[in-house]
Amino acid sequence: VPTFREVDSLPILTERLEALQRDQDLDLEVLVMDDESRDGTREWANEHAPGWLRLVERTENFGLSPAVVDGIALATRPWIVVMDADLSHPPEKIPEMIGALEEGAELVIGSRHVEGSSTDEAWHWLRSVNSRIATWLARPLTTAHDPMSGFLAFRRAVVERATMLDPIGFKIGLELIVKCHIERVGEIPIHFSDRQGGESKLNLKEQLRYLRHLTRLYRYRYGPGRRRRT
Ligand SMILES: Nc1nc2c(ncn2[C@@H]2O[C@H](COP(=O)(O)OP(=O)(O)OP(=O)(O)O)[C@@H](O)[C@H]2O)c(=O)[nH]1
Ligand SMILES: [Mg+2]
Repeated sequence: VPTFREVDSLPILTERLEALQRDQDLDLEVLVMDDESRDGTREWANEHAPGWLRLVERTENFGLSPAVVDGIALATRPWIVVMDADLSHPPEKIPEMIGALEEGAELVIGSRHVEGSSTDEAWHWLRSVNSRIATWLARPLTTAHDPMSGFLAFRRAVVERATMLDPIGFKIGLELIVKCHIERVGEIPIHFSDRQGGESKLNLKEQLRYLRHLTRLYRYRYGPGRRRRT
């Protein structure tokens, strides 16, 4: 779980993950990958974090995707789930996502754009258009309906196929799909809630970074000397 100033959401996310583990008889290891939030996250973790949740305080190479890459390296379990902390992603969907992995998907997306998905009413039209355009620009890289989603499940072994993961910006899923040569992408519909507390970190600068990331991935897949698996 990458975090930057999510102290409002972490207690609720933790409660929901606790309930999930109890109800589904699951045993999770949760790594909160935090980038010097200085909003009380450290104090909350020291006082309230359960044994299965570990706060990792990052001090360099800040950013959502690098935090996720570091988290993948630290995770010790064979199945890995990446999700936002702000309660946009329902943790209750994790068992279904793991089920799709068991059925053969290499990577499973908690998707906002397949049948059965929904978003909160408040989604501004500009945000919808923005999300659609971003997805359309990624079409040459993947046929997934929601490769922009930050809610992902995959096997560790799949990630080990990549020679190097060096994503910039928010789109870690796209990076994994391209660099890990993923062909079987599963998508599980989710209800995407608006963030419940804290502030958004998605701004114009972040969106321009996405274009740079896309260019790099296009080059990786289609450029001269490409390393695409045959
Ligand atoms: N470690 C780390 N996490 C980050 C960083 N920026 C964002 N995050 C986390 O990544 C997740 C997604 O960020 P959000 O700000 O929710 O981005 P978004 O969902 O596209 O935008 P909103 O819908 O407006 O919330 C959240 O858990 C953030 O706390 C960062 O620089 N470092
Ligand atoms: Mg969010």
